[in-house]
Amino acid sequence: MEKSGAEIFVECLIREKVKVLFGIPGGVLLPIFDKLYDAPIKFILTRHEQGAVHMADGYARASGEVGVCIATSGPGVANLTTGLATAHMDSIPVVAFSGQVATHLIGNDAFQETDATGITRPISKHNFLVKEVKDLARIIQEAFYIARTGRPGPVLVDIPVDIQRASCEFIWPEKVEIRSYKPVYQGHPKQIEKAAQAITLSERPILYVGGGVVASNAYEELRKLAEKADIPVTTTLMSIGAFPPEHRLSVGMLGMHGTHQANHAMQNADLIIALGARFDDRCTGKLAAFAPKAKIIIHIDIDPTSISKNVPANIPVVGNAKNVLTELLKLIKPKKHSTWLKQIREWERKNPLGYPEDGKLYPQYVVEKICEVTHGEAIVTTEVGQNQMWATQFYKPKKPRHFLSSGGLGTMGYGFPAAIGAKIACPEKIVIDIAGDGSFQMNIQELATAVVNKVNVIVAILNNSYLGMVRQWQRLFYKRRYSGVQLYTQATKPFTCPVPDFVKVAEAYGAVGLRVTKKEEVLPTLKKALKVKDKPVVIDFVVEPEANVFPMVPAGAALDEIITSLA
Ligand SMILES: Cc1ncc(C[n+]2csc(CCOP(=O)(O)OP(=O)(O)O)c2C)c(N)n1
Ligand SMILES: [Mg+2]
Repeated sequence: MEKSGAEIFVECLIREKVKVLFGIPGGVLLPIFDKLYDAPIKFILTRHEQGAVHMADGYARASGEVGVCIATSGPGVANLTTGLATAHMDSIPVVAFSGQVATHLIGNDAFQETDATGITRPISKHNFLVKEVKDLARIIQEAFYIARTGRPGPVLVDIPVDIQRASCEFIWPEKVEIRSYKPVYQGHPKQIEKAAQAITLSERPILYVGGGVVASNAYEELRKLAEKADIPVTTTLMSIGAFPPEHRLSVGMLGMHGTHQANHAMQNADLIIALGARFDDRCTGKLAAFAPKAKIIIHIDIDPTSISKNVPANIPVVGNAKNVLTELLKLIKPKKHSTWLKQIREWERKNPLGYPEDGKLYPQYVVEKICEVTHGEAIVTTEVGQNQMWATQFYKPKKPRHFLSSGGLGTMGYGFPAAIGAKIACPEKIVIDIAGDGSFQMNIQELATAVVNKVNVIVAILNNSYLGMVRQWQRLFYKRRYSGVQLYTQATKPFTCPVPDFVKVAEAYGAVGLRVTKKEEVLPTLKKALKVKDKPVVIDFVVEPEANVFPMVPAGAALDEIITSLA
């Protein structure tokens, strides 16, 4: 039976089990939007395309399914780029559709024409320009397949308006067959054997765990391996919650704002087992001084191009974390590393995470209380900057897929739309965006989307009236010359003229706005916010303006060159 391109689009989304589509229409999407009018797919109209793509990303991270968004040609798809790059850096499965000018106009500088595939090539896992309607169904199927398999990532499909109008017979291929794309899921048995031997011989091993463990749902296998071989576990920003933060073997996050124990453990380990992690510079610090005592590095990753990219691996294993761990578990013997673990606890005891207890309202306290009232069971998203790092240090999610944060790209404005996407994916969960006053303003317009769609998320703004993380670097490394970081109007005093008044902004959008200026108001206000139904809540926590994130490994320093305070 013949179908139009627009009908094929809808049919493919149904077959891919897409329940929600985030986006904004435009001239070149009119045929598709006409078919969406009575399609069994919920369309969420966002207020900016960046909001749409982060919502799709948050939906994907929270649910483990592919998130889907759509934007018009030209400015629409250009507005998707930050979100695509965010998903790309963090390996998140997103399929983005863009409308394109008619095929005969491509290259003519037509109205709202932009080279969508050209712009998105370096920031997507793959992309397609559909040139003939007969290719559309196959391309959409391939886009979903590529997004969710192997090392996941965003895929863009650019669909010219005349393709949406043209028709052909609808053919849904039985299965996807891409000659040049065959992800390897099973690790090589010989390599796994070598890895098992290295683990058996090691005295000071550490599991360095990244987002690959989340992508492959390898939590159980990870816990079993850590417990059986008595190996401490450090998680990256991408895997917080993939190993229980309160577990006796958990050493917390490593890297620039990681815990003392995690960073010292990396620097003193004789064996590093990197699992779905990519030795990002925020994790390794100065490469030349990274893990000097490691005799062996095992690197397990589904993406062979990730292995030995930054740090050479002695035992590379290409495969997905879950399968490789399953095989590895069979070969590992039970072992105890009491001395090593005692040493790690000693590092922690000497330098635990903390903040001043002087009665003032510290951002860390707010995060601690968020964790307390939600029992670590809420899905937390973060913005970027100090808020994000305090969230990593003081929010302890009990489960994976409960800490969603822009790791690789560090995208301010990510957290709020991601929270909306997560809440739509998991309506039964409490969802809280731990935000900065700067970042929240980058996608604050999505308050309208949340209000209109009755999305009950909480935005907890750690309002320090600064672009706090940049201010912190200026405080530490530029003699406190605060340049371009003030988010208030009077240059000498924060909070004398808060811009904007977040409570009023929330109310203007039809959301609930609350303000907290004292420590004792934190818990009651959080409890009040948790009682609100069917609406977003914005809490303006007016915190200590010059609080800093410690510990800190300065950029370019070795992991054990740790600053612990201002002095
Ligand atoms: C889109 C974007 N622009 C600029 C930056 C650089 N940057 C990193 S942290 C930061 C400050 C963030 O301020 P805020 O959201 O208030 O968070 P805080 O650090 O104060 O908690 C800036 C500007 C960024 N990460 N993303
Ligand atoms: Mg701030």
